[in-house]
Parts: sequence; C-alpha cells; structure tokens
Amino acid sequence: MTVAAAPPRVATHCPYCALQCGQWVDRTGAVDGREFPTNRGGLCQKGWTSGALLHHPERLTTPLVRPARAAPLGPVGWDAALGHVVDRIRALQAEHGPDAVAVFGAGGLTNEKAYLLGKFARVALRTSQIDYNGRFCMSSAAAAGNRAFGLDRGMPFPVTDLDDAEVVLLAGANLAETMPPLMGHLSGARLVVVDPRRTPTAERAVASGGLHLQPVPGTDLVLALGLLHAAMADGHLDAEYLTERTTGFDEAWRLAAQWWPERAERVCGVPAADMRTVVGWLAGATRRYVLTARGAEQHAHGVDTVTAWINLALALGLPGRPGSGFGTVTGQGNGQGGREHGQKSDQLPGYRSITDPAARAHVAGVWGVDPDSLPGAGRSATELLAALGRSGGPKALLVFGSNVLVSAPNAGAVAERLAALDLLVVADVLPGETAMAADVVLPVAQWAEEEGTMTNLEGRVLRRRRALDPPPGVRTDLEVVSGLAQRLGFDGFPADAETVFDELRAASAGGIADYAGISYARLDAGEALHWPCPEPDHPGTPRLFTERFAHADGRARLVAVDHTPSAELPDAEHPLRATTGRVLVHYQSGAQTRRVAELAGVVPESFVEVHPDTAARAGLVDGEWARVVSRRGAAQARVRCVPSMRLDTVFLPFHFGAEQAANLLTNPALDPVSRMPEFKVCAVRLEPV
Ligand SMILES: Nc1nc2c(c(=O)[nH]1)N[C@H]1C(S)=C(S)[C@@H](COP(=O)(O)OP(=O)(O)OC[C@H]3O[C@@H](n4cnc5c(=O)[nH]c(N)nc54)[C@H](O)[C@@H]3O)O[C@H]1N2
Ligand SMILES: Nc1nc2c(c(=O)[nH]1)N[C@H]1C(S)=C(S)[C@@H](COP(=O)(O)OP(=O)(O)OC[C@H]3O[C@@H](n4cnc5c(=O)[nH]c(N)nc54)[C@H](O)[C@@H]3O)O[C@H]1N2
Ligand code: SF4
Ligand SMILES: [Mo]
Repeated sequence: MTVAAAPPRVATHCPYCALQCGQWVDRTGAVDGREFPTNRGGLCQKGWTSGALLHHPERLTTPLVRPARAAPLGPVGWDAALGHVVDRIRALQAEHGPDAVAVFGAGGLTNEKAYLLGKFARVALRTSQIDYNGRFCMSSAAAAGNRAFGLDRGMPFPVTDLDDAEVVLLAGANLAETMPPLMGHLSGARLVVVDPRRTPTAERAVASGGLHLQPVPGTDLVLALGLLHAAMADGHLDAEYLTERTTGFDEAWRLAAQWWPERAERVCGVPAADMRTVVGWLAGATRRYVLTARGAEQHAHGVDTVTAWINLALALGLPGRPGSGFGTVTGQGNGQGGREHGQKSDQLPGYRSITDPAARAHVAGVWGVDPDSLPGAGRSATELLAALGRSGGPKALLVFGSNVLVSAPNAGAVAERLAALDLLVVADVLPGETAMAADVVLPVAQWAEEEGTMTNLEGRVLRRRRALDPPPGVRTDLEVVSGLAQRLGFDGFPADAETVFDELRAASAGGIADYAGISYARLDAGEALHWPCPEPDHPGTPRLFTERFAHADGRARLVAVDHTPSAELPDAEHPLRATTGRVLVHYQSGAQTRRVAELAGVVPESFVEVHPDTAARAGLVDGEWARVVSRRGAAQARVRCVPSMRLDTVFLPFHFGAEQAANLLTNPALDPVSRMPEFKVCAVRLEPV
C-alpha cells in the first residue's frame, strides 16, 4: 500500500492582524500553524479558518463595471475594465485637475503594494489626494511616538522580550480577543488592564494578581496624569534616567501636579488607591512595560492621551531599558510597514516627510522625476472621505483594501459622499459593502496567492509567499496598479513583488524606516530583520533606543499634556457613552470573517453590551433588538446585559454593515495632530425596537 504524499506546503503568515502568526499553507489552501516567535505554532480562530476564503463561493473572479451610475454591475474583461477606469480618470482630471482623483489604501496591504500605490498617486496620477485606513488605526500612536522618541516603531523590541516581564500595563488593549497568541508572552506577568469594559483581558489581569482599572471612556489622560502624580508623591520617579535620557519633565509635571489621584478619580472613576497600587507595582519591578492600543488612541485627543502614557513610562525610566519599555500594539497585518512607504498623505517612502525638500529630492531621484512635480500633502482619510464629490473635492476614488462604508466614522455621511462621486473603483477579494457600491470592481488575489513582504508589530520584515494560484480571472493588486499606470503612459510600475521591493529599498535608503539592507534572499534564508537595516550586511535593529532616542540630542521628550473632555459628551437626549471595538471571531469591517461559517456562527449579528440596570431603564430586554441612537444616526443591535459594564457606558462591535453598522453612530471629530477620528466615544440613547 502506498501512502499519498502530503502536498507541498509553503511558509507564510496569517492574512489578518499585526502579530503575523506563522502559517503553513498548501496547494489546496489548507492552513496550519507554524512555529514562529510571535505565535509559537498557535493561531487564533481567524487564522485557523482563513483558508475558507480562498475557494469561497462569493469570491470575486471577474471585473465588474456599472455602465451608468444607476445601472447594475455587470462582468467585463480586464482590458475593458482598466480601459474604462483610465478613460474616466483622464476625463475627470482634464476637467478638474489632478486632485480630482483620490486613492485610499490600507494597512493590510503588503509593503510593495503600499509603496507602488503611493508612487502611482504621486507620479502617474499627480494627485495629492491619497491616504489610507491607518488614519483610523495607528496615526495617534505614531504621532505620539514621533514626538516623544523621534521615531515611530510601534514596539521597539521583539515580543519575546515580554516573556520575562514582571508587570505589564495594557491601556485600551483587549489582546485576549485581538491577538490571542500574544497573551502567551504575558503569562508570567502581573497585568494591569485599563479598559471601561471587563474584557477577557481584564479577567486575565485579575487572575494574574493584577488589577482591572475601569475608567470612563475618553478619560485615560487623566488616569495617566493621576498615576504620574502618585509616582512622584510616593517617590517612584527615576530621577537619574530623567536627567540623563529625557527632556521636558518640569513642563509635563507642572500640569500633572494638578491631578492628584483623588482629583483624577473624580473625572476618570478609577479609585485613587488603585492608582497608588499600580505605580507601586510598576516601580517595584525591574522588568516592566506599558503598552497602549486603540482604546487609548481612538479619541479626538488620542495623541495627547498616548503622550500621557509615554510620560508615565519615561518618568519610571522604562523606554530603551533592556527588559522594560513602552510600546503601542500595531493592529493591521502591515499596520507598521503600511505607514512607512508613502500611502499616507504627508509621507514619502522610508517614513520621509513629503514637505521635506531633501526627502522629495531623494525619492524623485529614485522615481526618475523632477522633485517639483511631486504633489504636496493631501487630506487625511476622514477629511478626504468628507470632501468626495463636493466642489473642490475629488470626483473619483480608487480603494485598495478598505471597506469604508462599514469602518469609517459617521458611515451614513460616507455613503452619501461615495454616491456623489463620478467614479468609485474598488479592488477587493470579496463583494464587501464598499465594493458593491462601486462603479468598477477589480477582483484581486489574496495573501496565500501572492508574494510580498509585511512588517509586523515588532518592526520585523516578513515574507508573504505564494502557496497556490489565484482563481482564473483574478489579478494581484500590483498587477492592477501596474496595468493602470501603463495605460496612463507610465512604464516604471513593475508588477513583480521582488522588483518593487528592490525599488522600495532604494527609495527608503537613508530614511527613518531604512529597508536598504533587507532583501528577499536574506529573508528567505531565515534572517530576522527589523528595520532600520541600512546595509546588506547590517543585522537589523530588533531593539531601538537602548543607547539613545532618535531625536537629534538623543533624548526622549516628555510633552506637557492636560485633560480635554471627549468631543461629544452625554446630555439629556443622549445620556450614555458608546464605545466600539472588536470581538475575537471577527476582523475589522467583517467583509472577510462574516463570510466564514465557523466564525459567523459564533457572533452572527451586532450586539450592544449594556449594564442590566441601564437596559431596564431604557425598557430593553436581554436578547431582544435595540436601536442605538446618536446625533448622526441609529444602529440596530441585540441587547447583551453585562453586569460588569459601567452604568454610563455601552459597547458595540464595528464588524457589521448596513443597519447594524456601529459607525452609523460614531463622531468624526478628529485629533488635531494625527487627524484620527474619535471611534471610542460618542453620546447615545437606547430604544427598544
Ligand atoms: N479579533 C480581532 N482582532 C483584531 C482585529 C479585529 O478586527 N478583530 N483588528 C486588528 C486591528 S487593525 C487592530 S487596530 C487591533 C485593535 O486591538 P485593540 O486595541 O485591543 O482592540 P479594540 O477592541 O479596538 O479596543 C481595545 C479596548 O479598548 C477599550 N476602550 C474603549 N474606550 C476606551 C478608553 O477610553 N480607554 C481605554 N483604556 N480603553 C478603551 C474597549 O472596551 C476595547 O476592549 O486589533 C487587531 N486584531
Ligand atoms: N467604530 C469603529 N470603527 C473602526 C474601528 C473601531 O475600533 N471602531 N477601528 C478602525 C481600525 S483600527 C481599522 S484598522 C479600520 C479597518 O477597517 P477597514 O479599513 O474597512 O479594513 P478591513 O475590514 O480589513 O477591509 C479590508 C477590505 O479589503 C479587502 N482585502 C483584504 N485583503 C486585500 C488585499 O490584499 N487587497 C485588496 N485590494 N483588498 C483586500 C477585504 O476583503 C475587505 O473588503 O476600521 C476602523 N474603524
Ligand atoms: S492573532 Fe492575528 S495573525 Fe495570529 S492567527 Fe489570529 S488574526 Fe492571525
Ligand atoms: Mo486597526
């Protein structure tokens, strides 16, 4: 008897979050966990079931075009689809100028795609109007990191460093649901979880002998100031570190001095005694970390809130000390690389600024164009969406890798703006809400069908590898961008991932995120390369800041920040604070995971977590549908009575579309520095349906 040989399998990484767990994928699309430092062989349910989308019956396999705005989408060939897009682009730009066409990218795209998309916008379209969904995700943490450390790499250390931590404070991070394998690295630590909800992560904190601090949503900044005050008062500051490695403490302290713990408690609701306990734990351990995620960041004052957490970490002497540190947990698969190579409106490859003449000259040199021909900075994502179809705003939008109809704030208004466009083009894998609203839909390959690189939450560059062919009729994003550029008369847009990466290396050389020394050959040989990696024989930089921070003087900055209330506060008509976020089995807008039966079966529809007393007051019954109403719109959600909820707060996941979309409620108020919207607080009321 002969045993059939197992089909050959390819080493790649999960399509979803920034942990980029190691996966095996075989020719049939079967997925298995693979030993890799972030996941050690394990995967979460999303990773295990990701193969279900490869042969999914709803997979887009032919370009679709809507001949007129009101006509239905119909199948066409690639030549017709790309030709149609280019004809419309030319006509709109001839009438309204280059900025009439806008591009929207994503932190899930490979480095190669993010890079080529940025170059396509600046060189082939000559538009300044390009931004991406990272504005919704990482921009506040990035701005705070740049301000404090002179450089933004979410985790400036490998996640395996966390294995030895004694105390870890997680501010607005529900890692037990959003990155389950990462919890394995925290199993030896006492955890402090700051979250308005009693999440599974908060439960783990209590079980670890730590604490769950349950602030009012939008008041982390006060809590962090209260903790800094307690640290000062109880003699826990690291004076030597502050003197040798930082500047700005005196100014920061002047504001924090007014937030003694009892006063901070009156605003954030966290007991002063708990604040003192927590700083005592952080100061008393030698290996300790402060990590933030979207709960601290997605606010109209998210940059200052992250800054307050960084100030606390600096005052205790954590960043850049081996075995300790500050980090922000990057979200999307390529959330880190996606913010480095030019799809952000103010950025050029290598994390360069588009307003810096030297940066423009370098990148223009690589691209073979005149630096003066490169456009300047365009609108940020939320502002870009708000300008669509308006006078002076873009008339066409090309979307790669984002489902903005579900995931952008104030989604009802976004739908109106998309409808006001002359041309909406969406490249996607599946018929998500935004794709189905498009005039042209371009079917593209998925992770296991293409080559490329991703940069994970540790700043480590990883190879995505092709395990199987895409279905007939499907092209890669790189082929789509290359094809459009060619039809617009531009040759310099290769579709081969390694060729694009080699160009990216040159464009990033000498920049902050320097990839010049990273090659497919080195990655394929198994090297673990974290940027910056400026030379082919450079070992990469797994740990940053151990000697100096990235500011010219080598010091980190404490920046003076003070409490600002959320942009929208409860009132008589909208008496509750709604916050939003994630559940384990769904990913983002749900375009992918709502189509995986094993996942959709667990959480099939939207819900609202609410304290039983708050539910009763609103006339709601557990398990029945509720209408959640904000100043912008209403969303349907099934009532989940949760006794651990704050009486003043409700929670909705944002993974659902149509009338269940939480973003029908959310406030598009923006942080003044990062232009990140306030996803985590808006005022609502609850009504029975
Ligand atoms: N299952 C799953 N995993 C994912 C994703 C997914 O969609 N699903 N997406 C990936 C991406 S792109 C991202 S960005 C990450 C996000 O990862 P996380 O940041 O862990 O996820 P969120 O659920 O958005 O927010 C975390 C917590 O913030 C809390 N929160 C709300 N308001 C506040 C506040 O004012 N202060 C504090 N301290 N906390 C608050 C919420 O209750 C929530 O539990 O997850 C990644 N992993
Ligand atoms: N209320 C609320 N809203 C939020 C958040 C929140 O916490 N609360 N979080 C925000 C955050 S952190 C994020 S990151 C955003 C994310 O939200 P989105 O930007 O909508 O991200 P996804 O749902 O991942 O959308 C990805 C789309 O791209 C498709 N896709 C997948 N891979 C590829 C590819 O390789 N190429 C192309 N062309 N398409 C592909 C998928 O099928 C899907 O349609 O949501 C934000 N919105
Ligand atoms: S934790 Fe993130 S990368 Fe790992 S399997 Fe789950 S979704 Fe994929
Ligand atoms: Mo995100």
